[in-house]
Amino acid sequence: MRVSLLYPGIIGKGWASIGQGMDSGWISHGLAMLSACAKRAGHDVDLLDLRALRGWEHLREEVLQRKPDVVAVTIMSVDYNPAMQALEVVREADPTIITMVGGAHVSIQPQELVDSALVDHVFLGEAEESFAEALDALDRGDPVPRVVPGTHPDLDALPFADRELFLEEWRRQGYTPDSPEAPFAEELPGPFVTVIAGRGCIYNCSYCQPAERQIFGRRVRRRSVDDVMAELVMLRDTYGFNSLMFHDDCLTEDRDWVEAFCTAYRDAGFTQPFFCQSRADIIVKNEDMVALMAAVGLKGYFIGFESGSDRVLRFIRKGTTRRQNLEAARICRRYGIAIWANYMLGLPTETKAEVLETISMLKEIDPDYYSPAFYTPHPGSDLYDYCVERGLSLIRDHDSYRRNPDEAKIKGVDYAWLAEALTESQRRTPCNSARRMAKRLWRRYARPKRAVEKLWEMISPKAVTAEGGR
Ligand code: B12
Ligand code: SF4
Repeated sequence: MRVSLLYPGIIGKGWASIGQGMDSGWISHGLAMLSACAKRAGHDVDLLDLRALRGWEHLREEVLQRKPDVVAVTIMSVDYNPAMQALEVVREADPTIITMVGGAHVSIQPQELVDSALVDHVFLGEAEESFAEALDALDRGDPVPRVVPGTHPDLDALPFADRELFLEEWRRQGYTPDSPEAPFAEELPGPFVTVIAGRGCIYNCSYCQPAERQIFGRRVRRRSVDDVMAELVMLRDTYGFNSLMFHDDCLTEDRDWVEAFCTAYRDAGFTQPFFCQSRADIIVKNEDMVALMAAVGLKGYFIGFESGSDRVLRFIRKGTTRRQNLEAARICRRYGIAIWANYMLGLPTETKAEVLETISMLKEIDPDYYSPAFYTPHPGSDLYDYCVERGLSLIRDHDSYRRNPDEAKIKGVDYAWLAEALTESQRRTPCNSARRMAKRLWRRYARPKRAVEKLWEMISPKAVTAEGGR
């Protein structure tokens, strides 16, 4: 079968935007895995990445030129509109092309896709096995059901994500990125890659679950350390990566795995800095693990602090406390680990006083990176149901499933005030700014040779003349 996988993620940075930050600079591991499995089964696979194209007419031309048997689209809730429009273009260009959809939104709200005449097959959950089997069946002329259930494959038995699927297409469309994926933090120099070591999450945050479990199942599955190391060796040989990021929902939840990984990473001679996601409670309860990770290259944690109010943290079932949030930040600072602070404003039931608690918490945390969101109810989560049942959701269109804080999401929330709170949440105290400035200067000039050079520049008469002459 000739298969074109389609990535519709233009809601963030729009058309022709490859290389621009996370939204347009990162691969989709879902599609990269499907590609690897379909290629292993002998199918021809390429990519239509809307982020690399110039518009709908360009997509139409590509479809007509490539003449795929199958177009298979990945859909997050926020991508629904461009995904459906892309399917419309495909249908109109060539009605004989078989269309397939899968991904987070499809697994969580399949009916919306089952009801669409633009879609031939709806895939639920993880699809490495079911997708390759469906393509084989079509090749043989066998029927494929309209709704195809997923499986929870043994992750070590899967091939590595097919990054070349994206890189080849980006090059084909005239992009020449100097990093396989876009680095996003000063601690992570390019070439930069993202990796996934496992699937699923044992936690139960109400703004997220049970949607995650619906896709990945109840049990967390992690690849063996050997399998992840083999992929890292391949990535080092192929791309010479200088830094990486783990996408796992919570890599640090299994400390035995983390310890084995840290040892293997160091023993294999890797020193490349990396970021991963963690939680405040894990950091506080496992300081020795944090120290070990920092010693082998951990340079930053994404932490879902979410709120500075213990009542709100209980309401969203975060399983952490304000105290743990603050202590986790202190631990990160102790080990030189940058903090990427995820937090939400405008949660249902949240009072202005509680928003101020979040702001005061952030002043104490002084994160390296602020990642705020206006709370956005995502389908499939318990908090989404809570909002819908009480008529609280103001979301009328899939485009609004972005968490970016620029529009009203929840009835009754004072968004004008919240916008000011958002700005204030990211304002550093004079003391924190001074501390950061001192640290930056220290980093820049602390090396003895650089300090002597700087001193010489300052006192040498030639330097003074040169300065004056400018
Ligand atoms: C990395 C990541 C990102 C990255 C990269 C996204 C990307 N290019 O894939 C970035 C930072 C850009 C990102 C952004 C956002 N993300 Co995000 N992200 C993730 C994360 C942590 C990992 C994604 C991943 O690679 N998973 C592993 C792969 C293997 O799983 P998968 O993609 O689901 O694919 C499997 C199946 O779904 C299925 N499948 C997928 N596609 C298809 C297509 C076909 C045809 C078939 C047959 C099968 C199939 O088979 C795949 C293999 O098993 C997930 C959480 C998670 N654990 O998945 C959230 C997650 C996908 N993101 C989410 C959200 C909400 C967002 C944002 C909207 C947040 C925001 N800023 O507002 C944006 C939207 C980006 C956009 N399109 O503009 C939600 C989606 C919820 C939903 N209902 O759609 C998730 C589930 C997190 C959560 N629990 O809330 N994200
Ligand atoms: S928000 Fe993060 S920690 Fe909480 S359930 Fe979802 S993936 Fe797990």
